[in-house]
Amino acid sequence: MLKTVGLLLFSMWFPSVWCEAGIVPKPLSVIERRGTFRITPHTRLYAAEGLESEARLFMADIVPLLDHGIARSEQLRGADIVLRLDSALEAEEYLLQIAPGRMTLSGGTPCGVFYALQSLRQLIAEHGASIPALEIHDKPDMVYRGAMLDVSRHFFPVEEVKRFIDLLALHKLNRFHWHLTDDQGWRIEIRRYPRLTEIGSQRRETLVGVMREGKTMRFDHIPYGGYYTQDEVREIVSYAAARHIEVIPEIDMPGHGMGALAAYPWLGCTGGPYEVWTRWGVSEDLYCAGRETTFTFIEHVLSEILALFPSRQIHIGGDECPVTRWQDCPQCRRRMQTERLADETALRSYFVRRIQQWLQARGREIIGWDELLEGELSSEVTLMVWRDPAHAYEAIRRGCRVILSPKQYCYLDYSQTADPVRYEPPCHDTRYVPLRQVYRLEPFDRLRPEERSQVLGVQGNVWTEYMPGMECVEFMILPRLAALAEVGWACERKCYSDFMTRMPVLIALYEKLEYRYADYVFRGIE
Ligand code: TNX
Repeated sequence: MLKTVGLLLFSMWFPSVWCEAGIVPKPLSVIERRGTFRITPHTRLYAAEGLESEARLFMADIVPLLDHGIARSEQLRGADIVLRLDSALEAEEYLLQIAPGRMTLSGGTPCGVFYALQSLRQLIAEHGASIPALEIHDKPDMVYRGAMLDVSRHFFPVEEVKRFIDLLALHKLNRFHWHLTDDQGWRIEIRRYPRLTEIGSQRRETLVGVMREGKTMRFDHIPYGGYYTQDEVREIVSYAAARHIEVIPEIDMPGHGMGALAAYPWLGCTGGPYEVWTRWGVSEDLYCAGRETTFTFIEHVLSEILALFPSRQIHIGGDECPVTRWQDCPQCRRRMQTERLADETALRSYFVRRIQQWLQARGREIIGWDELLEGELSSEVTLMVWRDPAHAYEAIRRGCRVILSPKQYCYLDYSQTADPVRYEPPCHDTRYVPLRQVYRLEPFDRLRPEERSQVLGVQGNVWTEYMPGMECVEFMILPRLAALAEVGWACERKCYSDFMTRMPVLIALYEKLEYRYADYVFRGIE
């Protein structure tokens, strides 16, 4: 008797208990309440003004997880589930309140409501239609939480790109870096230069198996190609925007441009002929930095890109540029003389500076790979660090902002197990980035407090040399994308063992949505 009274008193004084709902990435706080909210066919959903798109996504993404539909309500009165905006919350911040009679999803903007919805999907995957009463308060640590998809090495049709974007949304990522051009294919329609897609998007054949130094290469003799029309690009940009994901296009220059050089050989130093590459690696042929026609071409291309992509940031590549061709090119040498450039690295800085200034005049900023640090660099440039994380400290000390995607943690094309030949499909297997390793990334490591704001965020990179289809992509990135998402969303409170106790819920959702994922780690293989 005394015990019961004690318990009663305790629960009256402490009506809420902290708990660990299986949400990934980890929310700021989860408080468990008493009771359950049951979603039934009579449940009515009301969305406040400005949240029509979120209400539609509720019907499209939540309802299929149930065995039945729910009703829409035009009025707040009588509604059981309410989507609303709350000006006291930040843009991406949300509050998900579940009480026995009412469920409220509040966000600082529609984006916050959208993230509440993503958490709700995980609760339904765990509990079905009877969800325990609780309150989740959450917001991300980092502004930039991205994933890159390389569509040059292999091409992914519109529906598959949307599936990739769906995955980003599920993990509360907010940037889709779309690697659209490379040596193995130019993948975006540019009206002014039709040969970019007629010629540049097609290759004669493709290397078979994993490329190894010194090993003879075999090819499949099957022509390969594909590109996105501008209408398709618009469709993808708006599909992503509805999910609060900004698409950042990458047009790689001055290297990784064989798709363009094959189409318009006057873009290269030697004038060609060039061929769209059929194997992987780094090409010595670059855009010629001496001829004015190169810059005119790039500006024309970028004009069409700017009309398609509203993102403030445009990625211009800048990685892996051997300078042998520029050394031998009379036009490049003349440019170096007239511009008083000491060497080819300075010539690359000149190249990038011109494009950056052109974009800046049009209200845009550039992102470039960390090789750009080798020369002079404006602090307006955001560096995407892909080699050693130490490049991030250097960039920050030179005043630049950085996005972290170092290959040792963020390359989701590298193998996931220590014995890839035994366990994995063909992949980059000289390096090993298991789930635990992705999780280990510490974005603020070795930074002074005042330098932290220069770290915009983190990104997982999906290079697709060995990923011929979306099923392969899914298998390579899941569940590692979840670890990356937690680093970006909750880096200040992450803990691997805690993450692993929450992962089963996300895995249940992957299964319901029929995503392929690598389950090695859950079978004790790493
Ligand atoms: C390096 S990261 C590359 C890509 C490759 C990738 C393979 C970067 C800027 N360049 O071209 O696809 O490694 O992991």
